[in-house]
Amino acid sequence: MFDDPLRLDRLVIHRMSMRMKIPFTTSFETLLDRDFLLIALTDADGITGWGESVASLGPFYNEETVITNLHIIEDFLVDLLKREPIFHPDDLVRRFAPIRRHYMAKSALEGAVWDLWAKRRNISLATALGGQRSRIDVGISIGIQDSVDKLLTMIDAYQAEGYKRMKIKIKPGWDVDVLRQVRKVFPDIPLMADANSAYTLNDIALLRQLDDLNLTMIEQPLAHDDIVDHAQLQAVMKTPICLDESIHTLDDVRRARALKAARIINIKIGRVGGLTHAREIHDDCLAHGTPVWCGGMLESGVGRAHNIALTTLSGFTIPGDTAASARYWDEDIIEPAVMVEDGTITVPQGPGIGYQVIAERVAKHRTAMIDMRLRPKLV
Ligand code: OSB
Ligand code: MG
Repeated sequence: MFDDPLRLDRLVIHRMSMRMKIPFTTSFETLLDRDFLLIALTDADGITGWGESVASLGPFYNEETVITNLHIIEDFLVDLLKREPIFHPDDLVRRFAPIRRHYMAKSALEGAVWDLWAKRRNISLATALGGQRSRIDVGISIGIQDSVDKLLTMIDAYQAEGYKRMKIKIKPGWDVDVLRQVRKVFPDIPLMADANSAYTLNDIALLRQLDDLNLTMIEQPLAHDDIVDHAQLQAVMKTPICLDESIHTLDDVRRARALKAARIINIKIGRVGGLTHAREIHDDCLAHGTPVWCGGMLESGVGRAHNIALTTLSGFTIPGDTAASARYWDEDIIEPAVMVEDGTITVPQGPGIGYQVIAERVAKHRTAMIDMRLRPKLV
């Protein structure tokens, strides 16, 4: 039975819109409603694997959107999924390769295949990926606020909840001065900044002032598609640079390493086209001694569960952005909700993602749905 291919029967794409508890502001946008796609892939025995597309409504973090993801999945990826039998989720890498980029669309479908595949073997997704940890350390990402006082109050509260690292979003006008005040009040906390590409090499003098603040890293200060300028900046900064937006492939990581553009890599499953690629980048960074951590994209419980499973791999030595469900949602779509205790999440042991997706809650936040029968030639 283990060598049998998946017998895919049905694919449902749920278009979702979920109101967050508080707006999340980055240097590129403010989000209150999180619009995303959920993928439910069901086999001939009625077992369902879940995936989430982390693309947003607008093409501001990267070029993908909810609608481009729908288009690529419906009009291209589903055909490739059905074309030949799938023995292992890794099979999708070569199959999806002819489609250029569209990493988040590929990842959504691939994530559902991984969950289904693990569930069929009755093993956790973490185990299926080769992860060893039973608990993972986590940090939290804090959006740009109206006032420094508000930011300090939030850090205080998240610290009390045990988060092991605070990430502060910055942009021109909300950067060095704000971080100095944070550092003054919290002299010892692990602290980092994420600029989401809001600066250029003209800002070198300003960025170098961050070197006095003992930050664990600065994430993606320069252009989303750059590694050359980042190398120039890293050469004159003590603070490690971490790349987020610039990394889509293992080749991107290799080139960044060759140029010394970053000392740390943020791995986001959606940005690199799925779990297989994420694991591959992890393995490469582990072999080269490059620390990695798992980034977040304001996921629902489904995407969050995938992040947790990935983070069990041994190279994830830095706390990631995978915070508790309650940091984002009044009610997550999974049970149990993702809980953070003493800055750690206990990795679920159940099959696949290890959380139950609650159908009524999916329906409650769904704005549209596409239901497809998959009729593979080989069943
Ligand atoms: O740059 O890491 C980022 C959210 C949306 C888009 C980009 C980013 C983020 C976050 C939030 O930092 C991380 C999270 O809490 O999920
Ligand atoms: Mg980032």
